[in-house]
Amino acid sequence: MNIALVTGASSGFGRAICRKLIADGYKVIGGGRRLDKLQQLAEELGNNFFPMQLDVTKKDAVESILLQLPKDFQPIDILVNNAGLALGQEPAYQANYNDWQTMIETNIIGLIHLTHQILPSMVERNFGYIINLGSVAGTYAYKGGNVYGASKAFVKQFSANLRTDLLGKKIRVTNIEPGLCGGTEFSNVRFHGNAEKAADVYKGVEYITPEDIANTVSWLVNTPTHFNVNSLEIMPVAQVPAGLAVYKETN
Ligand code: NDP
Ligand code: 8X3
Repeated sequence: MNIALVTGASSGFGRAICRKLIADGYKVIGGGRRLDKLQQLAEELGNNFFPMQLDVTKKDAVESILLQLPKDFQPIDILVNNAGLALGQEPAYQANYNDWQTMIETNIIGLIHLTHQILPSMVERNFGYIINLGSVAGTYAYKGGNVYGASKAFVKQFSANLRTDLLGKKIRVTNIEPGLCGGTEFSNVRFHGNAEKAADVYKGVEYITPEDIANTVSWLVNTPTHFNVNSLEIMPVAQVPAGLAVYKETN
């Protein structure tokens, strides 16, 4: 395998994954909406990195951008569906509807745009690897996780269903399901730029880093091609799933 496409490459996990895959010897296409950030990364990473301005929510644009990729960045062997976001953490009855819609359009619809466009060429060549960025939020409910968690539950089940459809083909699919990870823009985006609230999430916690996730992707793509990790749940030692709650009425 030598060509990877990583969505959400302008920040966080995506940027760290691009750096690691380039260091491992892959050619990497990095996609995201902020071209300036991708161009900065291109300056750092050199000619084996191709910055691609891409909004995963725009189906027609995704199709035409992928068709216009330079010949030496085709065909795509590894697709890392990483672009995604959480918006808000209010209870469902106070949530902003546009936030819900954006999460669904990005985390679900954006992810299927890329997959639908790239998977047929992998099947034609009987070769490829799709790595999706799910979340522990797709398995464990937590307060205010509502649509974000549900979107990641889609990613989890879609990954499992892809594996099923690909039985008999040499194409691998993994859903990486991280817990609390710092050093990214995730919480700044979630809290609409409230830096103090975002910083609070990580205060006093030894969190997972983007480099931890990048090393995980690097390990996955370098495992033998007969070997498939279906899903990988990763938490910092400082986090556990302990969510059962009971409300007691007091008299
Ligand atoms: P960041 O906010 O740092 O990065 C998100 C990336 O997604 C950015 O590069 C952003 O680029 C891109 N993106 C957002 N919307 C779009 C869009 N419409 N089209 C193209 N790219 C888009 O967050 P993380 O690195 O932390 O998150 C990466 C993934 O990992 C997400 O899917 C997230 O849900 C998941 N995750 C994160 C965890 C965490 O605790 N940090 C834990 C579990 C999962 P741009 O704005 O330039 O378009
Ligand atoms: C990000 C992890 O716990 O904020 O997916 O949902 S969490």
